[in-house]
Amino acid sequence: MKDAQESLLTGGLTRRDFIKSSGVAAVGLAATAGAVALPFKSMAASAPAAKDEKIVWSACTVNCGSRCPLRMHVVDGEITWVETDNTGNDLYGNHQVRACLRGRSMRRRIYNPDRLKYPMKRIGKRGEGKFKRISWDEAYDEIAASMKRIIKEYGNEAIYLNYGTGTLGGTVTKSWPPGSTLIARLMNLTGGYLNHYGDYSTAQITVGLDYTYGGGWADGNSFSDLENSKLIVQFGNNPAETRMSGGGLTYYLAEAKARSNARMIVVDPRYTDTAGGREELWIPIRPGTDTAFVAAMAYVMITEDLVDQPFLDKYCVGYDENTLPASAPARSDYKSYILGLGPDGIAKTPEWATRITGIPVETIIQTAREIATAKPCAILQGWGLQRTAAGEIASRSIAMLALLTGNVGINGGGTGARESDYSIPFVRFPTLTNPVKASIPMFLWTDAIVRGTEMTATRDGIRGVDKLKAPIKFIWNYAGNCLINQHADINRTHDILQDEKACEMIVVIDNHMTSSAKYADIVLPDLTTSEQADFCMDAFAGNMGYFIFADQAIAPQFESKGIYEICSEIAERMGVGEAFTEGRDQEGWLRHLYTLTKKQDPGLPDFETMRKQGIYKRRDPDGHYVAYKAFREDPQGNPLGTPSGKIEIYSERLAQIAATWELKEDEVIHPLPVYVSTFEGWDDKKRTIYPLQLTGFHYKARTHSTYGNVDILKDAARQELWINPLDADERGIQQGDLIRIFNDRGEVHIPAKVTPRILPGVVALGEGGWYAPDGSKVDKGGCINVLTTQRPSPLAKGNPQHTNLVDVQLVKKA
Ligand SMILES: Nc1nc2c(c(=O)[nH]1)N[C@H]1C(S)=C(S)[C@@H](COP(=O)(O)OP(=O)(O)OC[C@H]3O[C@@H](n4cnc5c(=O)[nH]c(N)nc54)[C@H](O)[C@@H]3O)O[C@H]1N2
Ligand SMILES: Nc1nc2c(c(=O)[nH]1)N[C@H]1C(S)=C(S)[C@@H](COP(=O)(O)OP(=O)(O)OC[C@H]3O[C@@H](n4cnc5c(=O)[nH]c(N)nc54)[C@H](O)[C@@H]3O)O[C@H]1N2
Ligand code: SF4
Ligand SMILES: [Mo]
Repeated sequence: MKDAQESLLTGGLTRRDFIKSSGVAAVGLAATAGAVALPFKSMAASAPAAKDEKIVWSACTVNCGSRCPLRMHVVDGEITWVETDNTGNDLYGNHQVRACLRGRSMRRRIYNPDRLKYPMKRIGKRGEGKFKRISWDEAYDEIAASMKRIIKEYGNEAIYLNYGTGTLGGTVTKSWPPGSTLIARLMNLTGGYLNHYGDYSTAQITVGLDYTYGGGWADGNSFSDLENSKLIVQFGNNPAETRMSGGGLTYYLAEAKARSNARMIVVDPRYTDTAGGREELWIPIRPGTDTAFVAAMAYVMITEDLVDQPFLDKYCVGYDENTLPASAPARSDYKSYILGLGPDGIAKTPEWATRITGIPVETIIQTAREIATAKPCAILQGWGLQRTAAGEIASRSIAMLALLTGNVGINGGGTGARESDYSIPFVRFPTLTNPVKASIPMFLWTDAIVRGTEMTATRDGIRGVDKLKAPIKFIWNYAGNCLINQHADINRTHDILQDEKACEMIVVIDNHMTSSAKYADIVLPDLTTSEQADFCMDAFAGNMGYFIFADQAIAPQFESKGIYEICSEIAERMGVGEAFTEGRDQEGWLRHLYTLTKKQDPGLPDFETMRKQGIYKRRDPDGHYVAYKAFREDPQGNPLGTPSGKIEIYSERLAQIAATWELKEDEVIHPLPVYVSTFEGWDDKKRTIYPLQLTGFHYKARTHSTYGNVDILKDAARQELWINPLDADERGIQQGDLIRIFNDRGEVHIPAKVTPRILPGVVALGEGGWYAPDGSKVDKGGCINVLTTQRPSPLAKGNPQHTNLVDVQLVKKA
């Protein structure tokens, strides 16, 4: 282990060695093989600066999971082209953090015709996009006056900071989580705001796996540790598209897999780019049925005596009756559930699961045997299968495979959660404490507008208080498109936002006229990252943590102003100007925060050096990260954060919630990860009307909706509906034909991508397409949220945006 790790750190093996020694790597890296032959110095070489050209370090700070340095070539105050990291070399572990095509097209986002140019006030109806230009002073005055009035009439609980991740990689500009933004600092100085918990990314898994492993967020091993694995199993995980940076996690996966030569199984309704020829086996699965697949594999492992019984006895609660807590009824353990000895009396055989999942019996049996016998085996899940109607249970069920096979806490194994990575601790902007304690599930903000005061803890998951005192009356929407584009059921949200007496004030701060900005009462043009200085970080960076000094490359375009100035001006009008700025300007804060960071980490370069060198990288000094290693070594000495201190397969806390919460008839909260039917699932009666399961995915063309207005990216990776040839034939649809996708909630018109890369009966659409209604509520932009439901998942009250039923028809032949 140590040797392998050392080779990562010292580059004991060159990439070239790999290409020679591994057939898999040779295929995967063929495109770069020519470059590898060059000496490392010239790998890093880039075009020299032209005359009168300066090169400034900047960054791409969007929420794609990565964060990449960009080196801006500036001539006469204009960015003429964009390069990326040129530091380090081509050795795995000391590699360059290379931007993807999105970051490299940053110019087209900065100089985009959609750019907001000056503050504006709405004159049409919300959503119409009719605005008049106003001055900054008018904008500030109006916002401050509205805030004062609403706080006076309804209290601070009526002020809401909507989710927005457009620039979460920044420090001053950080847009997520809302509590870490400058807007939060402003609000906390003026009485506070309504909190939310959870996020669109991981609402269900955060809650679900906490009941299994405790301690809040459940960790996985680092991707680099896959070099110790024999088998890698990916459930709903597509790092090739969702951690795309050349310095990011998909690169670690490829390199580590090349070292271990581990087999890889990809379980996904789609044949993803992560599979893309690098997998040994693709198992297409019906969306929302992973729990049944896992249950049947558990049946095979139990009946063939392949489970790791000593591990289950020592570290887990509720695998069998021996470790069930005293409060649990007889036969309520997982083994009894699987064997059909529990209350439902159904054995979870491969024959039972094949009907549900669509996976052949033989594949279920073989996969179970392979997972149980490949030691160690890394079970990984992305966040796709948890963004579903029973995502909490699904996420817990994937962890079962890691538990049954005793792979937790060891090198090459894992927990069934997503991978972990390493980051360099950095002191963040102090945003102070929110005096308001009430918190809503982030997905239910539209409900908090229309029925806020009716929402309760046991029905709607309200935390901090039993009931809300006021509905939402004022929304801050900073660097987010979740007012419309990224939130579910757009037509419903539209109707709610239309009522100006419900939510009375909406302030949007963005770079572009997005669909959300069209719903603003006041819209403020923000600076882009290239127009100001900031530290950027929070990347999913594998074992190499880094941060970037993103300097100001060009002057602010048009009348745009930065978030620091905007909040300072409003703070001034709220009477807390001095408390907000503490006498510093933006650069003053950057220096201050960096001084504090350097105090706790004296080895860092000084501020001016950072400004020049742009990026600072550091490899994880502890090497591979192995989640729950200390617990595995000494479970008594290092108990987990669960009530029992052990891994809870049976959760008493969940049993308690199941007994006390108000649930709808078809909603299940269960102490075990049991398979459940859900609304709009494969067996919903509604399938007679809407026969196709529509699942979403995060798409390489964009980061959510950001970069969605860049023409060349739109051409390179088109917005199309994935549909299997069998389903297409039945409907007379061929490649490229214009189709309509529809259900009770809305209708979208886009071209079809007819492909065997998707399971029959399932269609898939990349999330984040720009909503473009045609006046009669038909969207021509391919925005999936016209079709998604606002109905939350039962436990997390999270967004099931991958669970939808639709039908598809031909509109026009290509
Ligand atoms: N159906 C469906 N919906 C989904 C998802 C899904 O899988 N399916 N995924 C969900 C997930 S996981 C997430 S995280 C959310 C993401 O939803 P959002 O956080 O809304 O992400 P974006 O769509 O990228 O919107 C970011 C906004 O920030 C703006 N922006 C970018 N840079 C800056 C800047 O420097 N300053 C300012 N002021 N604005 C800037 C962009 O123009 C854009 O309008 O979407 C969720 N929605
Ligand atoms: N290029 C790009 N990268 C991104 C983003 C982006 O918008 N663009 N967004 C970033 C953000 S904020 C987030 S949260 C992450 C999201 O990361 P994820 O949530 O992991 O990404 P998804 O593409 O939604 O889902 C992963 C896979 O799950 C599959 N899937 C869907 N339903 C099921 C199911 O029921 N079972 C199984 N087994 N598989 C299923 C999908 O087909 C998809 O291939 O990505 C990040 N990276
Ligand atoms: S979109 Fe993500 S991977 Fe691409 S350049 Fe930006 S931060 Fe890097
Ligand atoms: Mo996300």
